[in-house]
Amino acid sequence: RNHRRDFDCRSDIDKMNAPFLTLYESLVPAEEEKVKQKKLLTSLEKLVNKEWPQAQLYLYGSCANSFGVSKSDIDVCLSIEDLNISKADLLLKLADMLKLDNLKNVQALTHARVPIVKLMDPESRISCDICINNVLAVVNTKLLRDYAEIDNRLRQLAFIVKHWAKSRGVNETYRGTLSSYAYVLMCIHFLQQRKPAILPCLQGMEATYAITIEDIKCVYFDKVEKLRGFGARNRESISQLVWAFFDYWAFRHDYANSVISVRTGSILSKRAKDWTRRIGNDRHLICIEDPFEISHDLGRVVDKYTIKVLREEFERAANVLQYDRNPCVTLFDPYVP
Ligand code: 3AT
Ligand code: MG
Repeated sequence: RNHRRDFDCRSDIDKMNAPFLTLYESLVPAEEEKVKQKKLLTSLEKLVNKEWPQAQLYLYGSCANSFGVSKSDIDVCLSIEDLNISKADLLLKLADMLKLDNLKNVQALTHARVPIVKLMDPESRISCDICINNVLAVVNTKLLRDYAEIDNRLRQLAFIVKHWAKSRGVNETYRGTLSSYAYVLMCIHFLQQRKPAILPCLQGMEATYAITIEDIKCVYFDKVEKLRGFGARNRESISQLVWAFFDYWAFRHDYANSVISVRTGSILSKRAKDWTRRIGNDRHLICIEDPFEISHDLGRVVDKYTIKVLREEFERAANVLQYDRNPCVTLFDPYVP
């Protein structure tokens, strides 16, 4: 690590700009895909309303937060007032209705951390997960989408980071690596920290949007159309940002003491959050504060083995970007165990 040098030759990094932008463009979903998703949502809503007229469906996750790549699954939240039926029974009932409606691969996962029904629409071939009353996820989806409106470089960076994480096998929470949601928060935080900043801290600004969900106050400035151009004083290109992102997570982040926080637009200390000890399964080896559920560390899925895997992958990425002859290809080489 001591032998590293900073990128002294700008032109080396800037050579990667065009290939990164081309990659980004190739990952962005076409408009017709969005149309198909909306159509599926409408037909699901019709079906659900036959049984529960008051229920509403919301898209959340990457199909609605603007960080979804082409051909991803869609995440749907069924919002329904308390019924005299348990969540598990509701999911089982919903699964039966979907099967009768000719949807394919219908499966109720009632014991998952977030219980869902999975399905595939044979017409559009879109796969879909439906959860129940997960309003916080709908709100954090809006927060991410609002950040994406402020500066295009966020979407570009996050698409490249997600693509890297999927290629390298480090986007699998069930295996102890990080969720897409965590990676997007890492990108937002990183752009809040640039000098001059590329993104503001929306939760630190005047409240124009407020909703309370299960005692959690979600409050922030959401008139983001007024913030377009916020990051214009910072002229860093996407290739510089991708390089600096991996350099940060490989060599600069203080894993022992720091928590990244989009909510405050700053770095907090693990001690201040009392995240210094392992409690139950929460090990806090890489700390990413959820912007609304602030006691929730999105790094809690990471264990003592996968933290090594993650850090080695960050270092590999930083080194590839600095020394490889063909970095825009090598960076995404599939990981083969
Ligand atoms: P993909 O493109 O599907 O990889 P995604 O953004 O849809 O990315 P997920 O499918 O992992 O990500 O999650 C769907 C949404 O659920 C994203 C976010 O709004 C919410 N979510 C995921 N993990 C958490 C979490 N640990 N805490 C709170 N909300 C979460
Ligand atoms: Mg998803």
